[in-house]
Amino acid sequence: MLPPVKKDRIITQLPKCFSPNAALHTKESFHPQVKAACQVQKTDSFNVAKVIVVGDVAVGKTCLISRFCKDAFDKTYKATIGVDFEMERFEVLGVPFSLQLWDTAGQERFKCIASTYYRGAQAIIVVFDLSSVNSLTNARQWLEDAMKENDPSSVLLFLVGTKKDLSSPEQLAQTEQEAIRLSEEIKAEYWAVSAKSGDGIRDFFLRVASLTFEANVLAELELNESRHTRDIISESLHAEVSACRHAYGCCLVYGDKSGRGKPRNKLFICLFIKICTSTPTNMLLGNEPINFTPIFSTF
Ligand SMILES: Nc1nc2c(ncn2[C@@H]2O[C@H](COP(=O)(O)OP(=O)(O)OP(=O)(O)O)[C@@H](O)[C@H]2O)c(=O)[nH]1
Ligand SMILES: [Mg+2]
Repeated sequence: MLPPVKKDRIITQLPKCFSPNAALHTKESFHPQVKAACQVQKTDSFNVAKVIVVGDVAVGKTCLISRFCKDAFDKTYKATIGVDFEMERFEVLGVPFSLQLWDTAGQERFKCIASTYYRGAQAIIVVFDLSSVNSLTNARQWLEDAMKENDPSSVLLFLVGTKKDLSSPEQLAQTEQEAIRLSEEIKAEYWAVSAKSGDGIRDFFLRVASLTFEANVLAELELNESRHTRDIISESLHAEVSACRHAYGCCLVYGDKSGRGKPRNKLFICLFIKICTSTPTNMLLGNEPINFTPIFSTF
């Protein structure tokens, strides 16, 4: 049995963004559909999100994660070799939720190993050092590499400047201006933190957990909705097709291009409606690849 989730990992309200000029969204609370789903369905079906952390060597990726997960800070640099992994548990709107945090190596020689872990991320955290403009310039390349392995429409992006404690207010203001500009361009949410002092670290991770949870629930609801619609279409039209078969003594069967010709109910019914109503097949089947040849058959 797992111990209960730590008190400071229990999220009941949507945490605020860092800067409204560079936020994924600035809504005050969770999406109403998400709140409703969590109230009725205490399920664990949307319970884990993969998060990858990328960025230049020694920008502070490992320290960022250690400060949040272990409340520790090590001032001596130890390069990450390949990839490290932490799992952090939360409770969002009463539902258990975990972030898998993949801490990748910034050193060039490990890039090849690290990039094999990029795939299937729900969130990408691109880290740069607020006291190194170069690391901000390179952030774009890190993001491009990570995005090659992921679906841009379903991944949340965060741009995080670390080592806030090292910058003077003037230097910080200047770097932040550039970082916010880049965030707007790449559609990322911008944060500035310090692993040394702990400034902004907890707020940042609670925000990551909340936004990935919200996105997970919405995606799940959308999937359920489309499954449900397809089932209704399939069931109601099955009856219509049978009636037609009885009335006209003919029907359509489905055969694929390889000629294997197995009748398949869903395609079969959709093709039938397409012919009767001129509805495009992809409206009936969603994005399922269609590769079939209609064959008239008489009974
Ligand atoms: N002052 C200060 N130093 C920091 C901060 N975060 C990290 N450091 C220091 O920066 C150095 C690099 O930190 P790491 O977290 O190991 O860097 P990394 O990005 O994981 O590096 P790789 O694993 O090689 O890619 C260490 O010496 C840390 O102590 C911070 O917020 N403030
Ligand atoms: Mg590291």
